[in-house]
Amino acid sequence: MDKASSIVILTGAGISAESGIETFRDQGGLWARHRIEDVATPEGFARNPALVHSFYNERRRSGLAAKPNAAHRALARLQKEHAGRVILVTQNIDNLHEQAGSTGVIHMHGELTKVFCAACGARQDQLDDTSLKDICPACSAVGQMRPDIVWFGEIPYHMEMIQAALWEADVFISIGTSGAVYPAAGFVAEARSAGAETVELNLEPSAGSRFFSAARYGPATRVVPAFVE
Ligand code: BJW
Repeated sequence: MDKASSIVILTGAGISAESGIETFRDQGGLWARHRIEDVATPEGFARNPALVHSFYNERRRSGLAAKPNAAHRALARLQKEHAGRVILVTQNIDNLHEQAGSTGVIHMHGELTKVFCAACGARQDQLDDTSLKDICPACSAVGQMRPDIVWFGEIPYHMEMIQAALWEADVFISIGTSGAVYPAAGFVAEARSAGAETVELNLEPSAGSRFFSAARYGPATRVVPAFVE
């Protein structure tokens, strides 16, 4: 890739699959065992917060135990080689890109290691389990701390920054995402209409595969290093 190109990379659950983190929609994935409306909506949290805490506590524990793989490391190297020209947007709530050495990662769906208070909005880091008994350190409300995760019906984070980056991109690379969830699923069409070359790296064609000008199919630990190096 040309050193002067502006590159926007979107990653999804598939990049972390070989680090042992479950995807959502693959066979036997998270949504085969949990109802989205129970664990990934604000209404589900209002109905049964204990269930939502337990879902994210389990995921926080497995997320913190996971290690980055060759695909995360390849993207971190690409960022170093193209200093300031690679914007990494992830839908993932794990921190494997950061562990691999990436910087400025845009977590559009939030982060497992953060919580915020639904009463006053204060955010804090969270490495342990959360529970209904948690007290907000800022406003002292009890039972209002929630995972800092973007659930269905909520607006993903940093959208203005992402839209501006898509508009400027020379190359847009989508890695390990099914293209089932908006607005991320629409990024390829936006980048393409702004003139970017669009590349898909995935196990198999995603829902939006027709929008990509190039594709490599296979496991992320193989296709990502081969493509970016
Ligand atoms: C491998 C691999 C290997 C496997 N190597 N590859 C009707 C039409 C259009 C939109 C809507 C609609 N009805 C409702 C909406 C909106 C809704 C939506 O999109 N719903 C769809 C289901 C239709 N979206 C929202 O509500 C979003 N908010 C929103 O739209 O606000 C309005 C707004 C937006 C912008 C500006 C202003 C206003 C919020 C979406 C929140 C998503 N949250 C989740 C859960 C929280 C995070 C968490 O708990 O982890 O985020 S859902 C879940 O899906 C998670 C993921 O980030 C997201 C995407 O999943 P991903 O990463 O693509 O994973 P999978 O499992 O789907 O795919 C894995 C892929 O990897 C597959 O392709 C495999 O082949 C591949 N793979 N192993 C390489 N080794």
